[in-house]
Amino acid sequence: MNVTEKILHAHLVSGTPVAGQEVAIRIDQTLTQDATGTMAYLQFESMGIDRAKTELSVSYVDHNTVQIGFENADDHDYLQSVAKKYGIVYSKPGNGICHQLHLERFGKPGKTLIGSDSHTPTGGGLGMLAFGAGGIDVAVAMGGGPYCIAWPKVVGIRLTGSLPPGVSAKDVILAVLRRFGSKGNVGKIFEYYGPALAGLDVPSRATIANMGAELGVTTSVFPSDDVTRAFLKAQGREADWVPLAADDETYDETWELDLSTLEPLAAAPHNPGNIETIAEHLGQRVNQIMIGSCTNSSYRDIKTVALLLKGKHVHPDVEVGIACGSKQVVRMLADEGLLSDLIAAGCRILENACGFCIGAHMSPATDAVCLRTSNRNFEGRSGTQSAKVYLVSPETAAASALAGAFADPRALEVPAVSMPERFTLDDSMFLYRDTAGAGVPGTEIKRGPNIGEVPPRRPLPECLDGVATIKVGDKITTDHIMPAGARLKYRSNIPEYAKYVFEHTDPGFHAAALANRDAGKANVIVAGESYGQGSSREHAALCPMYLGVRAVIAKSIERIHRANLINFGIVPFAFADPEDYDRVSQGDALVIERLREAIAGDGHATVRNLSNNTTFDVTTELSDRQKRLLLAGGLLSAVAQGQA
Ligand code: MIC
Ligand code: SF4
Repeated sequence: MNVTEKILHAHLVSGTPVAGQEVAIRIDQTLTQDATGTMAYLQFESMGIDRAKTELSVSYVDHNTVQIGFENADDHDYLQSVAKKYGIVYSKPGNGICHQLHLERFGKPGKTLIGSDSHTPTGGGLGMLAFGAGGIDVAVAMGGGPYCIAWPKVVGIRLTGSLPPGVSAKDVILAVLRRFGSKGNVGKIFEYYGPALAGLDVPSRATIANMGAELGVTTSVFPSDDVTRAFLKAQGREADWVPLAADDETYDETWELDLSTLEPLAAAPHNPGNIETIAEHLGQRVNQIMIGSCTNSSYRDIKTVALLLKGKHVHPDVEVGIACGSKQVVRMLADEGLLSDLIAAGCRILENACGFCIGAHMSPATDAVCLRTSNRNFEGRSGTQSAKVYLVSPETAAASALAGAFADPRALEVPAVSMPERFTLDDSMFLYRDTAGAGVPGTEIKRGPNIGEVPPRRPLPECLDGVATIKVGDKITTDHIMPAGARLKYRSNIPEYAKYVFEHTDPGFHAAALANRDAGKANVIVAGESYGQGSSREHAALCPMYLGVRAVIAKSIERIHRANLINFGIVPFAFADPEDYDRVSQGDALVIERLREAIAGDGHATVRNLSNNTTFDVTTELSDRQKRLLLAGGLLSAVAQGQA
């Protein structure tokens, strides 16, 4: 077996291991972050379970830490009290970014992890099978329930050669994205192997696994070897190490990449799959450079930047911000004097949190050209609609910071940063480790005014009497559906947050959807390829559900978002013939007679477009479990009815 199969078989609860078939797997660990966590825990509370039943569950606060107004702080108080009550470890704001922290302090080879964040696969760098999921799936796993995925096709990525100086893990994953693109990889797990792994430290592996999310794969995984062991040992966790390797190199598909041939790359605006070389841009002026995010904020990454900038100064016309991934990284850089070098070089030192990556602050100027070491450059995600964001390695970011323009780090002497013998260990910002798993039952849950309720859901109607309330194109991300940035603080308040659904795509959507809902009509979203790319935020299904959306009809829908739609009782239909997309216009009246019958049956239905008097067919492939969820009106209703 390969590594993926070994971990899956060891955790298989039910289902047949045949590619594409839904299986249920046991989950050892869960993580949440605050922006998806409040809703996850509200749903967990509503399930009436007394404590987290996993081996370990951690609630991180890293997204909403800017605290303008009371909303973020209300969320933190709520999350802290829930963690205490239910036996969940709580990571305080300021401790760091969930994926970096989980890698440092909790991840274990061979274990399964789900997290209410699409970059949870970062744990694959340690040999875990780690999945991004909706908050409600995490709630179910905390209650001891399994997690359902389609049994994957495993793609083996054989890495050979070694990285030239100045070229790093970010360039590796950008090369993988160049080969495989950011759509069309649904249902696959990418497993890395080959001789080059001996030269790739755990943070580098984690960078590659992290940005597997941008490929749209189910997850990515590395073996657990001596490199893994050394990392865990340096984290004081050698006891957590187990060896894990593929018995043979049998994969559904393979691809070989010789690292020696790589050059510095960038993902150009506005998609992580849009790969260009730095050479194509050399000398082009840059206005802003942001270094950090869960992709590239490790000790290795920030130290490399600090050594490149040491004794020099960033270009006067460029703004440079640095956000370390964790308290451990900040402390080590401080103790080694490197923080001082970064400050002296003219960098703005930012909080060790998601911050700029999600547009929570540091939005660039109008039309700015930005280089960022993060993983997503969707239009407007930086907070500035007209900004052009390029995703690059820390080395390219540092070289360009000095030049004030795109620069090739290979022209500089790039230091090789090796892993320390011992990382600085300081777990003081993790609370409730002593009560993890048991909890403190009498704890009062703090619910400030920002903490809303889980909206009610209704069973699927017999017949869909609807309107194509919006028609969108290809690669619509969950950032388009449910913007973050300035709106992120409403995550715990669905009626408020729902006002911003499709805010930048169609500002009239909210009013139109509410009017339809109140007139007894179902809202239908019509979309092109890869609908729902990107973030795992279940709000991109939950808020549309609140506004009365009952179906999405798309050319294709991405994995996590499709699961979220089903969890909230929205039918994810695909056009049987993609050309029928052209036969629907925004505002058309659409009817599906016998909708329930179609869902209970083979998922085929005929849509009558009353506005142009045509019909077209739609389909949806559903497991029996998914049928039950949709018919009940979503996962929570199904749980309440004993149907989950
Ligand atoms: C993201 O990077 O888009 C986020 C913000 O971390 C999301 C989660 C969210 O929307 O809260 C993700 O990746 O799932
Ligand atoms: Fe945070 Fe950005 Fe990572 Fe999402 S991608 S978890 S916003 S750092």
